Amino acid sequence: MSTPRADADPAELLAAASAGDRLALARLLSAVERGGSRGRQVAGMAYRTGAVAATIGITGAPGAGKSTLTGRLITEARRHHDQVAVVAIDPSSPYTGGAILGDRIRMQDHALDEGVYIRSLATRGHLGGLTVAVPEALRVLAAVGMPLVLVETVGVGQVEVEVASATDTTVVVVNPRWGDAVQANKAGLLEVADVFVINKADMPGARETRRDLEQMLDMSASGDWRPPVVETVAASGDGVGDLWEAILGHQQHLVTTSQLQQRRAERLERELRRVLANRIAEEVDRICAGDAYTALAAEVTRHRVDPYEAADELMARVGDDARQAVGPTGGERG
Ligand SMILES: Nc1nc2c(ncn2[C@@H]2O[C@H](COP(=O)(O)OP(=O)(O)OP(=O)(O)O)[C@@H](O)[C@H]2O)c(=O)[nH]1
Ligand SMILES: [Mg+2]
Repeated sequence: MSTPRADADPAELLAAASAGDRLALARLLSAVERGGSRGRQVAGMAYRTGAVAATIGITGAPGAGKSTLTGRLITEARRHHDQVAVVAIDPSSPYTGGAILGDRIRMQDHALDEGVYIRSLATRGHLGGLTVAVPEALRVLAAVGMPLVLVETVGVGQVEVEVASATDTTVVVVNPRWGDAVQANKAGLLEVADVFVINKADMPGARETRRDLEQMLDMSASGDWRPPVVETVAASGDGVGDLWEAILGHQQHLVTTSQLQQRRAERLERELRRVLANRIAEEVDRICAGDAYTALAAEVTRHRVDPYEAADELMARVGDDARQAVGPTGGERG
């Protein structure tokens, strides 16, 4: 059977992808990556299946060894699951574009394993920031039957912290470099970490880095889970078994304390807020492109109207387009 076309009924693509057609899966993921109405259609379909995959985020500074570690974790994961997917967030800015092929190359060990699916996901430019269609992509992967998804992201900005919080378990990778643990803390990664990894433990300074991390963990308000600190040498595979155990330990903890459902519910609620915030930002842009805005802005610069009054007046226009589209009676069928 041939792969349904990229613009085929999403249900057809989903059926093909669920039967193992990787091209169909790639087409579904490209749709959610691009967004727009097609992306929404695909994401909505995946959402309605209700399928959820176990998810592990791997984040940390550039070059910390995330991809090498992810490659090792794939091997561990494949001992337990017949399939595993990896999503690598492309850290390139939407302005320059371009895919980071290095990540895929480092995971080449698994290129011949049909149970492994690796895909990079581009950030897309958005009003007031970047967004990544990670939650949607994770749901598509779950919908086609992936039991486990690893998400690699570079942990340096707000988007990345957001990505990290889109997974059940977040692994933060640091190196035995002076101040590396402190940098991770500054980037907001301490709060999102469920497991810490000191990778490149073959380099000097691992003991000091562990001490820094433990001290910061001592000071941070602790819940009922204290992130374990694991040392690895991803290059050789040393310690990767311990890391896998630490990850499983955290996932088990989430289940036994009923936090897994709670976390997932909170995540959806945050997502709803984000979607709403984006919609409102788009609305602000629409209003600011209009004549009423231009006229009022001129009045403001002449000190005839103050910015608050002007904003009040413009606020009255929120949703104007939508109201006009459905007509004065407010019902689509009028
Ligand atoms: N000495 C040593 N080098 C390592 C280790 N793990 C990874 N490396 C090397 O560190 C470099 C970066 O590794 P990657 O796995 O690409 O790191 P990354 O965090 O994915 O990098 P970006 O995706 O570019 O942010 C490579 O040259 C690896 O070979 C380790 O345990 N010890
Ligand atoms: Mg990488």
